[in-house]
Amino acid sequence: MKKIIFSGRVGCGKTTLTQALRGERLSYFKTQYINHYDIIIDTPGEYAENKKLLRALILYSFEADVIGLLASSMEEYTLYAPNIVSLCTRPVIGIVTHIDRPGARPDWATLWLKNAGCKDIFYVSSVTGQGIPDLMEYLREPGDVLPWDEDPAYWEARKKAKEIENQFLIREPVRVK
Ligand SMILES: Nc1nc2c(ncn2[C@@H]2O[C@H](COP(=O)(O)OP(=O)(O)O)[C@@H](O)[C@H]2O)c(=O)[nH]1
Ligand SMILES: [Mg+2]
Repeated sequence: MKKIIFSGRVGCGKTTLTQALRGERLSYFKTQYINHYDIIIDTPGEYAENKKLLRALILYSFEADVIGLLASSMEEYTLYAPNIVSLCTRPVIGIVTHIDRPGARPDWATLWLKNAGCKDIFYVSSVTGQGIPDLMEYLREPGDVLPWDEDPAYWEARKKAKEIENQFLIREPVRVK
């Protein structure tokens, strides 16, 4: 699997997504420092929010194959500067989190991530598991075997989930007058 580093504001769901991807039971803990796992580097949100700590994020990104910029569907503003992706030395993907939460606005998060320069955007809920396989498929490298490889029911369910997701994501952004 490709190694991914997660970056994003405090509370956007980096640690919970790390647990979901690793197949762990979800449990809350505050990330105090960079956690370097086998295929995931989980970082504290403060590193993305504080200019001095940001340097550590840049250094750790050199250890990864892919950079994941997370944006929660519950965020009211974004940290990401326009076209920030152009400064990265690795492929960058956008990950919209918290899509299961009431009042979620994945369309806003999508706009911010696109504005930052992300071309590939994934939509995930670490609680329901929606979108997690798509992300794992993206990280898959030749020779990797994933749990659903031999399961036709999985592919059928995934097709249905995609149809629902597409309906759910074509909401127009709200313009504030
Ligand atoms: N409903 C819902 N809650 C989530 C999801 N992902 C994370 N959370 C909750 O959001 C809060 C912040 O998550 P956390 O992973 O610690 O964020 P981090 O600061 O980016 O590492 C916690 O209370 C999580 O339980 C999700 O997909 N759905
Ligand atoms: Mg965390």
